[in-house]
Amino acid sequence: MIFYELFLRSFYDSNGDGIGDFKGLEEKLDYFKELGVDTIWLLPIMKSPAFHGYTISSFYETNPVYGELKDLKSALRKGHEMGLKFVLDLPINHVAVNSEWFQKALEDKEPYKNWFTWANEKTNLSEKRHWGDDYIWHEIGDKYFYGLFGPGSPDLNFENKELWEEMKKVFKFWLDAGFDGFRLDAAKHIFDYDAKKMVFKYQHDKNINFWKEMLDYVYSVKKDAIIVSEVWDDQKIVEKYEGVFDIGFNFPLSGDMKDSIKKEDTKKFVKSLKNNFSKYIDKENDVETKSGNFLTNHDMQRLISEYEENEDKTKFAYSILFTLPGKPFIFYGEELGLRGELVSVNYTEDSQEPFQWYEIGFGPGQTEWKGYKFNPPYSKVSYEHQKNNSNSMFNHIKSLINFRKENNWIDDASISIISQNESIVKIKINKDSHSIIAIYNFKSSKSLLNVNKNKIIKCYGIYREKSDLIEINGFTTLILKE
Ligand code: ACG
Repeated sequence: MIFYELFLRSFYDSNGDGIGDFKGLEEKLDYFKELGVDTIWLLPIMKSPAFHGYTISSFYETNPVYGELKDLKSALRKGHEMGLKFVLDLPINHVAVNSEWFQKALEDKEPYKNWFTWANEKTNLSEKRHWGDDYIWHEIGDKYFYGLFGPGSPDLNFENKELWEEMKKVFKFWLDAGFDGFRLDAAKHIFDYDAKKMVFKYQHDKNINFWKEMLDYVYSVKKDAIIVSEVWDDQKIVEKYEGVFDIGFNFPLSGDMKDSIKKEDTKKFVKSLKNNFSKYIDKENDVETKSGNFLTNHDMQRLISEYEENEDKTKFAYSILFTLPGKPFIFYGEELGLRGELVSVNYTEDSQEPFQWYEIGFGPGQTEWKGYKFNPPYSKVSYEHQKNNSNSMFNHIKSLINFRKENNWIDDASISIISQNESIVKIKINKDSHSIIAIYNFKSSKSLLNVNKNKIIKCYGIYREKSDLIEINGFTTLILKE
C-alpha cells in the first residue's frame, strides 16, 4: 500500500477557475496509476473558509469550489474501478468560526453553546500553546473561547457526549460517500485542555478512549476501513497510542531521516531506527500500528528546499523511505521535486504550490489559485519535462514505487542493522522466505564495498566494478539478494 497525499486545490482544474476540483481528480486518476501509488489521502475537502480546509464550516458539505458531492462520489467510484483507494482527512478537533455550530453557540443556543469551551473569570487568558508563540484563548464579542489552532478555529468540547454521537454521523456520511478510511487530524488534541485544573494538558487516556469508540463505530460501518492517525510527538507519546490506529505517522523517524541525510550522519539515522523504529527491528510478532513513513507533508518545507536544491540527497532520502518496512507516504509534487519553504506552521501556502503539468506553466487543467513563488515556469519541475527523462525525480520515484510494489512483503518485514560506519549503513530486510540487504551511502563521496556483484538487484544512484570491489557514488543505495 503506497499513499499519496493530495491537495486537491493544487491538482487538476476542470472548469478553468484556477482551482483543482473533483472533476479534475476524476479526469486525472490515470496519473496515480502511472506513478504507481494506490491510496490517495485527500486533504480536507469539506466546506471551509480556509484555503487548506482544516477549519470546517459544515461537516456534511463539500467545499463548493471543489464541486458537488455527486462529483466527488463519481471520482471515488471511478477510482475504485481502477483499483485506487481514498482516505479522507477529517479534522474534528475544531470548526470554523463561521460554522453554524459556532455561530449558534455565540447566540447561546442549545445544544451548541455546550459544544465549545468558554473562559470564565478564573481562566488564564494569556496562556500560550506549548509550541510556537500563539495564544489559546480568543476574544469574540463579550466572550473568550478556547482555540488551540488559532482565532479562526474554536475547539469542540468533547467532554460533551452529544458530540461523540454527532461525529459518528460524520464518519458514516463520508464512508457512505465512498471513502475507504480516514486520516485523523490532530489525534492527540481531542482532550488537551484540563477543565478542572484549567490549563492546557494532553489527556492521552481520554483521547484513546474516544478514538476507540469512534473506530469501533467506523469498523461497524466498514470493517476494512483504513485508519491513519496524526500524533505529532516524541516516540514515548506515540507509543501510548500503539494498537489504537492501523497506521500512525512516524514523525520522529521522519525528522531524523531528513536530518541525518542533511548532515551526512549515519549515527543519527541508526540511533533513530533503534529509538523510533524498534518495533521493526528483529521483530517476531506482527506490528499493531504500522509505521507511516514519510519525509514531508503539507505542514513542512519541501524536501528539495530543505536540502538547498541538492537533488542527489533528495533522491537518496526517497530511496531509504521506500526500502523501510511500514507504509510509505509521498506528498504530492515531491515526485517532481517541487520547491517550497515554510514560513511558519501557521502559514503553509508556500509548500503547497500548484502541481506543474506543463513546463510553460499553463495549459489544460493547470491550477493557478496561487502565484508561483518557488516553482516558476521553466524550472524543470513539470510533469511534462520529467516524464520522459530517465534521470528525473519523477522516474526515480516511479521506479522506487515499482520496486516496492514488486516487493510488497517489505510492508511487514523485519529489519536488522548489520553494520554502520561513518559513510555506510547496511541493513537486512526480511520476511518469511524473502530477504534482501540495503546498503546506503550517506556521504557525498564515493565508497568501496566488498560485495558480490552477482547479488546486486537494484542500484539507486551509480556503482561501478573496481577489481574485486564495488564502488558506489555518494548518496547511492544498493540493494542485494541475501
Ligand atoms: C495538523 C494538520 C495541520 C492543521 C492542523 C489543525 C493539524 O496537519 O495542517 O493546521 O487542523 C501540531 C499539532 C498537529 C498539527 C500541527 C500543525 N497538524 O499537534 O496536529 O501542529 C511540536 C508539537 C506538535 C505540533 C508541532 C508543530 O508537539 O503538536 O503539531 O510542534 O510544529 C519534535 C517534537 C515534537 C514537536 C516537533 C516540532 O519532533 O518531538 O513534539 O512538535 O519537534 O517542533 C491547519 C493549518 C494551520 C491552521 C490550522 C487551523 O495548517 O495553519 O492554523 O489548520
